[in-house]
Amino acid sequence: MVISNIYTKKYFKILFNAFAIREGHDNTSSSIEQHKSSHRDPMKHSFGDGAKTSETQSACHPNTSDRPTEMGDKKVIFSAVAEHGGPYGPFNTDKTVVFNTVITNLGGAYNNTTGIFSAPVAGFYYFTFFYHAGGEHKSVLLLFKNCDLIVRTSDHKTSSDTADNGGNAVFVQLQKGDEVYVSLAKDSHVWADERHTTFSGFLVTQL
Ligand SMILES: [Ca+2]
Repeated sequence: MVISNIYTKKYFKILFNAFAIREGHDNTSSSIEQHKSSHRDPMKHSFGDGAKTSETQSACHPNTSDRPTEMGDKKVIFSAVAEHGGPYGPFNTDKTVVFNTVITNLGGAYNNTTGIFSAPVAGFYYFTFFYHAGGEHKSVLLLFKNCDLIVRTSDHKTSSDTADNGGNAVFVQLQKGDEVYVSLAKDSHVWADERHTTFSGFLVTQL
């Protein structure tokens, strides 16, 4: 029994050593493979195998995890038409155009009873306005941000040019609560019927 125990211990010791050597060899191979892997073509390393490191992520894909939860999630889109049964103006003073028929108003930032868009969040927005008008009066539309003129469109009174179509568009930075609207200049007119004269906008990106 004693002899048998000695041989048994030796046998297991040999097995243990063999196993340790094998594991060491495997670990070494694994390390080499990992080393090779980390020194592949840099383009492949960054983009080819999907192995994003913290370095590549910060350089190519800024970490946005610390943004406020709502950042980038807000959606604001609107389009509305001025439908007032025909001529709109001229008036003896500037007048905010009420685009009363809403086509789209995602986010509810456009008020179709006042014609005023109120920015629900700070960001860059894009606005367009288009009109149709006859030539018997001038047509001057002004896009305002609060009390500041941003862009405009103009056409002059003429008897030779009986129908006009015009418009303008702009990217503009707004703070939360800023108001944007289209004003019809004094003594101007547009045609407010049959889906001609529109005001649209959307949030491009939050800040
Ligand atoms: Ca004209």
